[in-house]
Amino acid sequence: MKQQKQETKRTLKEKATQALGISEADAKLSKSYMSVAFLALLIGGFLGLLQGLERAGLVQMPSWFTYYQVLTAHGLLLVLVLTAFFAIGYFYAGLSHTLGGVLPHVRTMAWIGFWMKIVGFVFAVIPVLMNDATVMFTFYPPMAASPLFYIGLALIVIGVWICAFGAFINVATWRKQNPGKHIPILAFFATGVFVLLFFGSIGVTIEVIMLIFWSAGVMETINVMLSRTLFWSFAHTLVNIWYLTAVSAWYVIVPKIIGGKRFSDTLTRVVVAMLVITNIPGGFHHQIVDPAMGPALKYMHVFMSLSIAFPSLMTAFAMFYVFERTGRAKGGKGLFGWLKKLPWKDVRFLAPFIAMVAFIPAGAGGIAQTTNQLNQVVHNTMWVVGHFHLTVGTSVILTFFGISYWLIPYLSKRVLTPAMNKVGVIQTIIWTVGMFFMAGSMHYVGLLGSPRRTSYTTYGDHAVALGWDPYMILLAIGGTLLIIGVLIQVYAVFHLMFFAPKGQTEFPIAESEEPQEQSPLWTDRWGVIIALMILVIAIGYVVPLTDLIVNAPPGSPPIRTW
Ligand code: HEM
Ligand SMILES: [Cu+2]
Repeated sequence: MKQQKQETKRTLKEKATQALGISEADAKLSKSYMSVAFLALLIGGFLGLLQGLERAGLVQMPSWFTYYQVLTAHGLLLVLVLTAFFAIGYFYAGLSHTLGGVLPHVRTMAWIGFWMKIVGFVFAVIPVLMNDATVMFTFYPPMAASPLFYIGLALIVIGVWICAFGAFINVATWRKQNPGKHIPILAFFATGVFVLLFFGSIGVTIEVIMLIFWSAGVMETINVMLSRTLFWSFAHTLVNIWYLTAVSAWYVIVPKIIGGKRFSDTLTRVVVAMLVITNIPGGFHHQIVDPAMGPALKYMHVFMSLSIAFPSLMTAFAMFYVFERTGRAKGGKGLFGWLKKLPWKDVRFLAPFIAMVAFIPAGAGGIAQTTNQLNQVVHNTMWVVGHFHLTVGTSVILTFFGISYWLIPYLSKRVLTPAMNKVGVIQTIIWTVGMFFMAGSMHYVGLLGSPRRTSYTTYGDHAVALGWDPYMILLAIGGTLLIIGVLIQVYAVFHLMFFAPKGQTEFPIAESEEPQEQSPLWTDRWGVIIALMILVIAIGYVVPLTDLIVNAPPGSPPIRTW
């Protein structure tokens, strides 16, 4: 009886949140996360432009702020800060909307996580500015930064964990109050993302703790290969966390925006589960040319990382199914007539659509890189930089931009005006063209042998190196367009947050084609999904990690290479 009463109370509250919009407190939390994310884009974008101009030989960085410091800061700001703050702000808004509000103590946890990440970032950035942590965002030993840098990283990770546990508590509480019901789909995605964030970062936390002691002189040497392996167990997962965050909007939000229904609820849940289970042990595809691990182990990881291609293809199928169904329902005729019926002038659709299209060459390039022989050709060249500006810098970020045009007004109880929508469309086009030039020339010049992470040099006017120059100029042109895109996007976000006209904006969640209730309940068994995930991680990592520890090569003392 009591439980029933609680349940009706709960559903009333849920209905209220959905009708009246997000509570002030939850909105403030997500707006703060979004603000940090887009400030990181602003600063990180300018640093990116500086690098691009430097690589093209158009700008020479001063000795007190070198190309390598800029590169470290650009990587940290865009890969760690922007993506983490955006994903957490977005998913907490999603939890708030679909679960009837964030629980008060969970909200407190998310704030503690927020400040820990900010303090951690400040700790990490101080030595970068002082040229005491010019180790790139990958911080591979034996290059050693000041201990403060690693302490900052550790705080960031703990801040993320607190947010992850907050999300788990919120979802678990909701389930207790709604027995026999499916976790709402966006909360389901959030659960997947936070599970990956937590489990995927355990390895790198161990690495970072070792690095703190090593850089402080408490430990004399470090096991370089072990560190690299632990790093990639995390960073490879992180890549897929961004991807899963973007995919959540593709499955759940985009169908609603185009006036359609989302694809099979069961398939969506299975895709999430598959991505979570198979994700973590793929790290060696970033270490294909590393010594100290045999081809058999590398092959296993390559196999596992390619297994992610499978749910990705399912996603591609599902998305185009939804587009075609919706276009035809709106009267689109013939083989491609339905394409014309899609809302091309709506930034909330256009941006994620281009993001999806960009994922086709981006994913194909990724599969190429995973192949041993092809990897030898592009390893550590500008090709790789082109690859991740297509994947993260386009597929993921353009989806995030698309989300911002409804999420920010939803949070600030304002509306997206037609004028601002047009600004968004222009921004999307500029970003697409800019990335086409920048990532395109990065790919090509990489094939010609231009190395990544290398300050401008002509290698004594060597003919091969001089041949790279025209592409570097194209790169700089692309980068210049992108910075215009950054400025417009940041303007749009803060305008929508503080100045746009007041009004109601919907949190667009599409209905499933067949009712969600019909999906089998086993798809929500997170205990089983996590157990399978741990099993797969064990298959991928127990043998190589044991080998790297038991047969450890001589360790390395800290080295300052800059
Ligand atoms: C204004 C937009 C941007 C410009 C002009 C830009 C430009 C560049 C350039 C020139 C490099 C250096 C390549 C090298 O010398 O090795 C670079 C590296 C990188 N960029 Fe960007 N980028 C932009 C946006 C982004 C975004 C949005 C992301 C991710 C969300 C991103 C992630 C990275 C990463 C991870 C690196 C590698 C850093 C390293 O090697 O340590 N960039 N970018
Ligand atoms: Cu990877």
